Amino acid sequence: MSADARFPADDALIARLPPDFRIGAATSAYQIEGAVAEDGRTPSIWDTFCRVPGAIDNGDTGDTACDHYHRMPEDVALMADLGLDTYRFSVSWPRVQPGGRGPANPKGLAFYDRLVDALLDHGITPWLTLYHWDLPQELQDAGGWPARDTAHRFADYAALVHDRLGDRVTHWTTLNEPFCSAVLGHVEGVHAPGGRSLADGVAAVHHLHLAHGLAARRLRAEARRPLDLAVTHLLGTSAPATDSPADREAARRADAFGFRFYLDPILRGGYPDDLIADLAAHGVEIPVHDGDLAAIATPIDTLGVNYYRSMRSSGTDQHGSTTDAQGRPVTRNLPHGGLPVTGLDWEVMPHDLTDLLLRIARDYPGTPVVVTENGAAYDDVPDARGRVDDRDRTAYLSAHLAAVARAREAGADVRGYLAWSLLDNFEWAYGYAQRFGLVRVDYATQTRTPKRSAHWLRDTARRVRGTA
Ligand code: IFM
Repeated sequence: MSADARFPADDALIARLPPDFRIGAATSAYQIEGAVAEDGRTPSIWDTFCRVPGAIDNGDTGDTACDHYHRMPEDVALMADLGLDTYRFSVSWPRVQPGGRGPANPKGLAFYDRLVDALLDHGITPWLTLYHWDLPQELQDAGGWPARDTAHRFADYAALVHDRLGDRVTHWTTLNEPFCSAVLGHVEGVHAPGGRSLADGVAAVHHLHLAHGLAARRLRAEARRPLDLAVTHLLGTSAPATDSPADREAARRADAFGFRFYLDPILRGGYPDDLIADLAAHGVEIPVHDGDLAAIATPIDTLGVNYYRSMRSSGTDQHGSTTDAQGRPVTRNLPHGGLPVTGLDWEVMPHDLTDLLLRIARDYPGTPVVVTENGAAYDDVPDARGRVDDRDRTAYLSAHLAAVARAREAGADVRGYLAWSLLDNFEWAYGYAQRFGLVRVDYATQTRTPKRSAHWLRDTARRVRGTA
């Protein structure tokens, strides 16, 4: 029976997932930890960006967030109650290596040491992401991701964390969603550090790729036991808005800039020719040095895919023109229309996740995939005891997990699904108003209350594992 008739999830499909299919949840450091000035942590670009008037809805900041830094043991116990087999979290670079250079901060590392031990004690696999957007501000002041040196700083930081946790952590993800760091942060100006330059954004993408590659090499060389090495990308599909040549060409450009820019260098060893030509039309070149592409293509074990929605591409502006004021082709993202939407107005398109996973299997064969994030913000309405009957989120998760199962049955090598997010948390420029959690957080009291969706995930995981 499906959880919601609007998104007919196929429970039979989910039930056929193999017992070792990974089911868990994800978070990131700045979104949940708080304690931004404790135990030697220095500011990140997000601490700075949150102080820019108007940058974040309601003037919210990550100063306290879910206070996870102080409540970690109870949060891990909650994960165990919810039957998660995997917990994906990120390490805060400015907590572990204040300023982004030099020796490790023992107190910062000790927090993640305790977290990893607590997870293992509860039988939960720690899945560690090294970078989820919180660049130390001092590195930003030295040029940030548009500067090549930041990639080398990242490899040193990765080695510091691995040196301390590599004896217990097997699953290492270098970066979360380089697209957001580079494009939302340097081209669109809506994420930290708030830049608006295509050239900076393109340089940032390349240096993030390089950071991934250098860190991957370093971890492989230093590992004392086998690692599962991954990088996570935010991906969707880009269908043309109509069958017109302008729209089809816009969809090709969107696919080059939003999809192949991220997967080709890592999985095929180079940037797509059409992307290079598109960027050249904007007077922008990818700053590749000798040897970069080989480092970037260091083999990975798992590709992390974060999926939320997809857009259509139009090659005309609101007035029907196919070129902008500088004579360059227009590429405009449009909603599909006529689909249910989440609290952020993101269209709900589970079938597209199936298509996306099958495309990866076809175009980049041989790389196992884990869906490292998928979830939805909805306007949760708690009852008097803070409980949330979030049928819409439950239906969303169920439909997307079924979409993953469908892709598996059609041949995609997908090995896990991690819901975003364990807790309601700081949703970047949207602050705390948008709630993605399986677990409600009352920010005034820091009370955690699992929602219906959390119980659904627990029951589903039990069914898949055959322990129901
Ligand atoms: O909250 C974010 C997360 O940090 C990265 N992926 C998308 C989520 C929802 O916007």
